[in-house]
Amino acid sequence: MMEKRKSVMFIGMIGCGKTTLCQRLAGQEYRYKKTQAVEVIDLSIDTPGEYLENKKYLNALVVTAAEADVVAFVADATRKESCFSPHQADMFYRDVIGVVTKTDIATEEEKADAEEILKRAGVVKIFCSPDPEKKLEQYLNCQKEEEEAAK
Ligand SMILES: Nc1nc2c(ncn2[C@@H]2O[C@H](COP(=O)(O)OP(=O)(O)OP(=O)(O)O)[C@@H](O)[C@H]2O)c(=O)[nH]1
Ligand SMILES: [Mg+2]
Repeated sequence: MMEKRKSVMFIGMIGCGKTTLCQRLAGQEYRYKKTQAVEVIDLSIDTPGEYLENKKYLNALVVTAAEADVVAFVADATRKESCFSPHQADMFYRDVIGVVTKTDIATEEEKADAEEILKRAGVVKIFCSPDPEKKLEQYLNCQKEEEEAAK
């Protein structure tokens, strides 16, 4: 069966909102659960924040990214610190998009700072979460349709 959208792997610091994004995309009810290992949730790959924060796991992230169509760097707008290095997107042989989370509780300035960090890391496009219009979902759907049409 043809999958309905592209698969996406989320990468970001501890508590930035990766699991919440996976649950939203899967249409699941929100349930807090600390991510302990790489987990597949519907068409998303959820990773523990430790994998980005602890450089010795970076390779594992790159290898796991091969399983997904798209990689998403997730940045929590309410946090000043970032673990994304400039041009980090180049490590992943995938399209890398950015998602700014907690935009419901962040200031405009904080949102702009998070976007700047993601841009410097080399993402091709940025989405905000929570997003009432669900733009990220639409993007993943459209990419899949375009790919099918090109076949
Ligand atoms: N206000 C607000 N809170 C959010 C948002 N996204 C996530 N959170 C909260 O942030 C906390 C951490 O969210 P998770 O989705 O578990 O974070 P994670 O990135 O999966 O964290 P690890 O599994 O530890 O790497 C939870 O209490 C969420 O409710 C958001 O968009 N807005
Ligand atoms: Mg998690």
